[in-house]
Formats: sequence, C-alpha cells, structure tokens
Amino acid sequence: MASFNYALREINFKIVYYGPGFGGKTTNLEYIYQSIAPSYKGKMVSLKTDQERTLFFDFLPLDLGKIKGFTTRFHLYTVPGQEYYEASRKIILKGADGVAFIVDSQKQRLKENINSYKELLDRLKEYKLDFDTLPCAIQYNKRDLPDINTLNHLEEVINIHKKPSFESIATTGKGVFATIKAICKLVIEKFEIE
Ligand SMILES: Nc1nc2c(ncn2[C@@H]2O[C@H](COP(=O)(O)OP(=O)(O)O)[C@@H](O)[C@H]2O)c(=O)[nH]1
Ligand SMILES: [Mg+2]
Repeated sequence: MASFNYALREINFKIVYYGPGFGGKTTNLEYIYQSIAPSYKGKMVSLKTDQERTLFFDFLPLDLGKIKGFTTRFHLYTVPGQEYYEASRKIILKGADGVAFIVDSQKQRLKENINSYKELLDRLKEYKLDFDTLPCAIQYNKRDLPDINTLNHLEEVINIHKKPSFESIATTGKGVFATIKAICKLVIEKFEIE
C-alpha cells in the first residue's frame, strides 16, 4: 500500500524481492544500493538471522519525476529464502506494492523456484492482493552458469502469469536495473489510475 509523507511531500512504495534461497535476491539489492549516489538513498538495514539476512533500504529514483507534486520513494526488501523462514516471508510481503521474483536458472533448482512461486501466490491470496494486477517482474538470474534451463522452458513453467521478464547475472549487475525499473514503472502506472 502506497503511503504518504505529507511533511516531506513523498509517496512511499514497497517492493519485495521474493524467490528461493540463494537465487540472488540479496545480490540484486546490494548491486542497486552500491550504484545509487548517497544523497538519493537511505541507510541499508540488515537483520541477520543465523544463516540469512533480511535487507532493506529505500531510494529515490532519479528518472521517475514527481506525481502530483510528490516525490516517489521506493523501499526495497528481500525475504529470507529458506523454507523454515516462511513466517518472516509472510510478514515482509504485507503491503507490497510490487514484487520482483528472482529465479535461480540452474536446472537443479527448478523445483525450488516453482515451489517458491506457488508460495508467493498463496501468500498474496491471503493478503487479498490480486496477482494479475500486482506490479511484478520475473528475473531469470545466474545466466552465466553452465547447467541452466533455457529461457523458453523457464517462461513456460514459471512465468505462467506472463509478467515482464529479464535475464540477469546479479553478481555483475546485468539485468538488475532493467528489473527494478520495470517494476517501478508498473507501480507508478497502477498508482496513477487508482
Ligand atoms: N554465478 C552467479 N552467482 C550468483 C549470481 N547471483 C547471485 N549469485 C551468488 O549466489 C549466492 C546466493 O546469492 P544471494 O544474493 O545471497 O541469494 P538470496 O538467498 O536469494 O538472497 C551468492 O554466493 C551469490 O554471489 C549470478 O548471477 N551468477
Ligand atoms: Mg538473501
């Protein structure tokens, strides 16, 4: 849910990076964070659990302009991917304005991707968020690795809702901004019609 800060004349949007553990969510956020000039971003907050981190930070996209005199501020979150953090994932997803679903393209991880996608759909349903209209992009990550599924196959078995999708190598930054920009654009478009 977009929230307004009238004092700062800002609209705040929440984008959640979802997907199986070790798919590249944290790597995406770290790349985005380090690419943004200090005056356009807030502090990166990291909540450490024993094995994984939940990260969040906010930033002001330079190229989106203002909406009705308000500056847009995007808050990016990652969720911990391992199965036993289901409760945390559910809490973090609450109120999301947009979702980036990060796929691990490796063949051996296909099942985890599909399970995570199904879980996402279930959680959204519980929050009464309609996935058909929710701004979302799919990112096929780790395209540099040798034993990966073809794009066509991943599109067929994962992207069943035909969301915009991008190939990426998050460790080098390839495809990282294409993904977040697509989501920000969809979030703004949806906000403007509602
Ligand atoms: N080869 C390769 N490794 C990646 C890529 N993206 C992430 N990784 C690595 O995969 C591991 C898990 O990434 P991480 O961002 O922590 O995944 P998360 O659990 O989804 O947050 C780390 O060792 C990353 O360096 C990629 O595009 N290619
Ligand atoms: Mg992570």
